[in-house]
Amino acid sequence: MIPLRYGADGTGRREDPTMRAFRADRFGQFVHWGLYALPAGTWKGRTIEFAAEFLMQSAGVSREEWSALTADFTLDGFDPAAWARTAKRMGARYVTVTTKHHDGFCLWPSAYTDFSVAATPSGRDVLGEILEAYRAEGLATHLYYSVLDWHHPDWRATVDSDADREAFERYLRFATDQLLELAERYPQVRGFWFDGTWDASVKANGRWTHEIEQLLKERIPGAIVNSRLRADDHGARHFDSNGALMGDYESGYERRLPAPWDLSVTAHDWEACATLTQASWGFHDSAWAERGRKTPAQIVEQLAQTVSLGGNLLLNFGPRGDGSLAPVEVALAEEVGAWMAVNGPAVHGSGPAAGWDYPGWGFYTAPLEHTAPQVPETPDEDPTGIVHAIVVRIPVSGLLTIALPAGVALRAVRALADGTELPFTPLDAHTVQLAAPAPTGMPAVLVLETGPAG
Ligand code: FHN
Repeated sequence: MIPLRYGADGTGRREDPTMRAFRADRFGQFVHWGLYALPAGTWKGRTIEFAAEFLMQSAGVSREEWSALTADFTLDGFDPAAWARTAKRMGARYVTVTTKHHDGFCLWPSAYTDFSVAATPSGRDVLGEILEAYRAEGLATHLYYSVLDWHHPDWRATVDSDADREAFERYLRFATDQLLELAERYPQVRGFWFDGTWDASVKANGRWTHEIEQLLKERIPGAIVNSRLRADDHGARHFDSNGALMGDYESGYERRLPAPWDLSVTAHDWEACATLTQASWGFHDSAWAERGRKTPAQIVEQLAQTVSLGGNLLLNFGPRGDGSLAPVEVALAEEVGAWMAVNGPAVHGSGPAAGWDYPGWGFYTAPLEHTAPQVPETPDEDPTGIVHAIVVRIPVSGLLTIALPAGVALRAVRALADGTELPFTPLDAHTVQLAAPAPTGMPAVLVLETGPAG
């Protein structure tokens, strides 16, 4: 064991009610909203086919010019209640909102900078209104905060001199002040989601990443913090130099998922984030963004894969510059929501089905209380219960093969949508086969009723 002062704080999963609720939620909405939604990927007539929230950097816009966008942040279509309704109808159980992205603009009237909603025509506390709207719909709230800051004069990506060191220490004090301000203004939030922590300057400050996590948890008991914040004494990120997870859940999967058979990730909590367009998180108003837009079936498939491996999926929306959601994003949320309304039990409160191998044609999930052993220890215990089979690819044979874990028998197979029983044929003691359900364009969910074999 390498001795560490700023490594992992605990070993194993948190099992307190807040963390259990987060785990059971499984599906969250990410919201990237800020000044970048106004130019939406195009600066002075030039469209840049890259993330809209990077436009300041990718189009070489000066701080002054970028700051002038505050005059146009007029909230003409801002309707956080509609955002929250859309998220809820989609089946999301929590939201993670950008409070400050890399451009440094703050969605709350921070006492520590002039570059915030206080400098916009309305001067309203936009973040407070968003959080309130989601709370009214019963969703938990998490705050995204970018440590990287292109606006603040003291931000440094690398620290190469004493002057840099002093500046960066000032910057970290500023970030601490802002984070404690957020915790004080919005004490009902459930967690903090850190980003922009990959630069050498932050990696050399494992002490700060450790301290700020502790401070936030003192201010908001039970707060959940992602692994992306942390660096240890040697600059190792997410996992410390001894391989232990820092923060409460691993948050390195961005626009990608672990392989469906990679059960190593089931050892800890994790959350993947995905965006509806190919690469932009902020609203990008272009043919490029439309080309890569995900379909509802793709989203549901990613969600199923994530839950089958014990993760959460944070699905990003980028509201438009006026504060309204793009109709195409609302339509997608509606379609995912229609699927979730029927098939939600395979996602909410579910996790990996222990002992059930990846079948190739889809994913297995099981209620969280059954993610422990599926086989009862004594004959009078409850049968092993339910496993959900989420069918995302129908084999050309039209047949689904199900390999049962040792000691488990299949009692019945039903369609989750309408309860119809599907006949199956045992091939041997551990394998059954059945005709795949007719394709509908969206994954079908089968409920496998299981019991002890023999
Ligand atoms: O650079 C950001 C990006 O804009 C977006 O916020 C994503 C979301 O996870 N995080 C960063 C890249 O890792």
